[in-house]
Amino acid sequence: MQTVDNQYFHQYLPGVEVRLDSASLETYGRDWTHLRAPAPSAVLFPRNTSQVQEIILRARQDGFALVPSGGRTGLSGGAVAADGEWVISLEKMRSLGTVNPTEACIQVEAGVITATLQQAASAAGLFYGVDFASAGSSQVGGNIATNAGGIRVLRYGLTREQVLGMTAVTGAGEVLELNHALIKNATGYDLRHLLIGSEGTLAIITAATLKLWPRPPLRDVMLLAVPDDQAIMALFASARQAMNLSAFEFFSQACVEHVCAHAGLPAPLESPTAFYALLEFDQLDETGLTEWFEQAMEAGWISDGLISQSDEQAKQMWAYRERISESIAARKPYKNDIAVRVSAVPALLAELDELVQQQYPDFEVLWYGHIGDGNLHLNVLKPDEMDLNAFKAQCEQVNELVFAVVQKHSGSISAEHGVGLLKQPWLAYSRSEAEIALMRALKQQFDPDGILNPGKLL
Ligand code: 2HG
Ligand code: ZN
Repeated sequence: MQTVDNQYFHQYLPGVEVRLDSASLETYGRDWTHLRAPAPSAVLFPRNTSQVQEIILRARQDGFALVPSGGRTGLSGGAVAADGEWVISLEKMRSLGTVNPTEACIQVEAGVITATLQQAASAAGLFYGVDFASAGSSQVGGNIATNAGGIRVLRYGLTREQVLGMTAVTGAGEVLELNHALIKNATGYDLRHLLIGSEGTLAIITAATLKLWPRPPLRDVMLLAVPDDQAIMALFASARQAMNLSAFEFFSQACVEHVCAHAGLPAPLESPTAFYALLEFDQLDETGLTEWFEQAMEAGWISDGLISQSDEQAKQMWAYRERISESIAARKPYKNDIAVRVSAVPALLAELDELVQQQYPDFEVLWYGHIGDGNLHLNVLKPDEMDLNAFKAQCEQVNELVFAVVQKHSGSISAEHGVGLLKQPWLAYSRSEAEIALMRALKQQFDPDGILNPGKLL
């Protein structure tokens, strides 16, 4: 392997912007996990697919590992570069095509920020279905590479459901144009879907054509007090029948307290409650809504509630859910992003509750998630006085037990945050030996020298 300096890049990759200064290495070598100390050897900023291809071919030839990098908002360490890799930042590839109104789609380069895409769709009278708290900095390529989910999966599906076509460069340096934005295409293996969620281990995604939806009708948001977590799925089943839901979220009182302290918000309801459900739905007539609310009260599923009277109030109500993650970030929580089938959620909650009480008697545990998708984010907070490494070691032991419960329900150990470095040791709790062997074989085909995101996922 050669040493990398400006001279090297100038000679072999002329035209590609390169940064070698320590501030850039530090910034581009980490994501939101802060899992490992960043230590890439270079950060490269290609401007088009051909430059990505040139970089891959050069890295292959000289034996350098590559870490594809988007907005670095990931929570599993998929974009961490801590071993002398070259970070390939897609942030200079930000061209945004015009919205195609006939096909309801738009072509974007991988570095386009999610919020920019949402705005472009909205300016054309359409809607991009994927949204989450990091929309202001996450990038489309990263969203596709991790199959990002978020708050409206219930209605619009994951990022996977939005991708009509894709350009990517494999670890062997081949440029692939996948599916050409066709709606119908029954010509065998759909490699587009293989690359979605592959976390930069098979290819670097450089552009995509994304599906847009009709502009949603007027929506209301409702925040409900749920005294008992076992009522949550009965409430969901009933809400799903009574209204056209676009989100059904869940969080505990402790989450609300963190958000209020962090964001300076007032308590959302008159009195605290064990849990909250946040529902977003197409506006319903008042009689229908009142009847449903009264039924839910009578059934004992809820004890209080609030319905948005304006868009502004709806946004404020969302803040209690959307700002949980940022409100606890400084505490370096131990994160879990698990999922089971929706009908298994009550059993999962009961079993995890018992486990957490036994195993974490002294830790603060926060329950929240996209419960309408069967997805729970269990976050554990370190007591102030405890050493970080001792805390992590204890959480990892408990992880085995949490994941055994997930496995028993044939669930997922990473519902929407990806595997990256963080969940890699536990992949076998969600994927069979045969599946993992096939995944390795595919990796070998796409990336014969193992230069793409080594150590991640598999
Ligand atoms: C969310 O749903 C994000 O808020 C982050 O997926 C989850 O902080 C987490 O664990
Ligand atoms: Zn989430």
